[in-house]
Amino acid sequence: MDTIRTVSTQPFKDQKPGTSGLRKKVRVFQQPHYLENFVQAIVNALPEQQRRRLVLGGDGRFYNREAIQTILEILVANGVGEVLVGEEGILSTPAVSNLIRQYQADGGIVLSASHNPGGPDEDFGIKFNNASGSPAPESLTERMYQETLSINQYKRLPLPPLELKAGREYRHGNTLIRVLDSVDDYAALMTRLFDFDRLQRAIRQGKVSLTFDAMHAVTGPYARRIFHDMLELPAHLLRNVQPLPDFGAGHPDPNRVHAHELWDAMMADGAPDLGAASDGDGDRNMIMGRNIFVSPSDSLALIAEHHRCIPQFRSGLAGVARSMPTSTAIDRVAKHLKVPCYETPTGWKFFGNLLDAGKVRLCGEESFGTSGDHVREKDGVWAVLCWLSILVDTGLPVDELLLRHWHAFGRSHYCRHDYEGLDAAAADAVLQGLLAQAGSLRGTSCDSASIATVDSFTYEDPVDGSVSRNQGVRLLFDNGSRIIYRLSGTGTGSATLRVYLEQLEQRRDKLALDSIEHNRRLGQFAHQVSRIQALTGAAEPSVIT
Ligand code: VG1
Ligand code: CO
Repeated sequence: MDTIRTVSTQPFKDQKPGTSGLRKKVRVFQQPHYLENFVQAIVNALPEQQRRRLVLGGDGRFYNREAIQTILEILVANGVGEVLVGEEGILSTPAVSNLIRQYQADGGIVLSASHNPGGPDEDFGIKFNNASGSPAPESLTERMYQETLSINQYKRLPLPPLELKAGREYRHGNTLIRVLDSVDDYAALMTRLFDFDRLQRAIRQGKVSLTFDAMHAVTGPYARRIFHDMLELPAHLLRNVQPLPDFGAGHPDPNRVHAHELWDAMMADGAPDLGAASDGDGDRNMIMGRNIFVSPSDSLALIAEHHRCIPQFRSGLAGVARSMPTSTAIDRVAKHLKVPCYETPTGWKFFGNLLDAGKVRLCGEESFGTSGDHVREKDGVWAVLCWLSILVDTGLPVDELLLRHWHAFGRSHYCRHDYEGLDAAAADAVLQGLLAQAGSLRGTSCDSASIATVDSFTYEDPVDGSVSRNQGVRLLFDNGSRIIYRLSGTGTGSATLRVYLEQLEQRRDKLALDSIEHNRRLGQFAHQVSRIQALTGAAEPSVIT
């Protein structure tokens, strides 16, 4: 039996977590000591009494399995009391969040680069979730980062390759390692939140149909169990449910660009009532109806509007929240429901305190993320079950639900322009330039609306008072339109500038227009006033969603 080794190491200067943990190219993580340093930094940042029980799992991408073994060896060497690990090292992000809560763990380690592609030349990531199942708040990620800057040793106990079959238990050092089925507890949670009998009956009777695309990522086994085994959806309606380390060479990003197979199926004759896709780690969702795409911001607003169709929310919503760039559609529903709507910076970690304090029960982001207070992560499969419940309960098709919503609340025509592959300093200069010319921008018009406010978004957490600055530059128009600029915090190479466009439309004949088309002029305006081309060389956005 090997003994615990103390390995000398040196800090890497680039281990600062971004929007959602540390994301780098696989080859960066494969450098000697790179992963080890970061895991030891996580442990160091945790007080002794919070090393009792941890959950560990990842989305199955390339390097997942090796990383799990390394992390187990480090956690064992550090005397963590118990590690709950998913079968074969697989757990979706919402499933990790659930397990932390269900087993009262002190936290969990999630291996994923979410919607980024996988493979030896692609992306990998690691993040820590706290005892409530929420992505670590900035105070904790900062502590971890500081640890990475001063680390000079880590502990490791070399172990034989561990077979990670559900039910297996291992005892090494002072640690118990328990392997859990990846899906069981999550599926059981879903049965407590939704009326499965009713959904199953509706599917069996042909009252509602669904096609789901797992994009060769982690939701495959979850979709098979929940939609096929439990709800009896025919297997041929489940697409790409075989998880692959490189996601079948695709981007596991559920949007109209990367989930085009689902998109085409839903735009074809005889499409099912509902089409949905999820991302690499199972926290994002894309929702479509027959011949119609539901923007994530609208999806969030409609779930709020119809929350009484969802058993989890029958007792009311208490409050809702959206990230700042997410459209204001949900604000109008919240006003109608007479519940508060909070506006947070981008990244799920900012919802954690609001959910823990019971101030909100439903949250969402424009980037295809939605979830409730059952976990502390966004949850793709859950969002699909919300929509199924709404369709079954109202008996209305998706397009009709959307039209009725827009008639009642107006429509936020919304889209996002991403400028990828930029030089980081140049991208930052775009934001600084906007703030520097704030004075002259005020009063500038695009069509009939003029800019009323130019600012940099600052968030003060209403629960713990912590302040997060520089969360995006906002151009707010006098008619409610908005242009938001911010830099992505999930990339692994060059910088990505995101430009979010929103225009509120109340005129009935303009409600059903295509949002990308409708926002074209605002997009050109956003491009010009920010001098993107002059500062970065980018002539146009690389992706529009
Ligand atoms: C993006 C999205 C953000 C989301 C984050 C993590 O961040 O914009 O809304 O929370 O990804 O999503 P950024 O910094 O690149 O804009 V995922 O599904 O990791 O877990
Ligand atoms: Co994700």
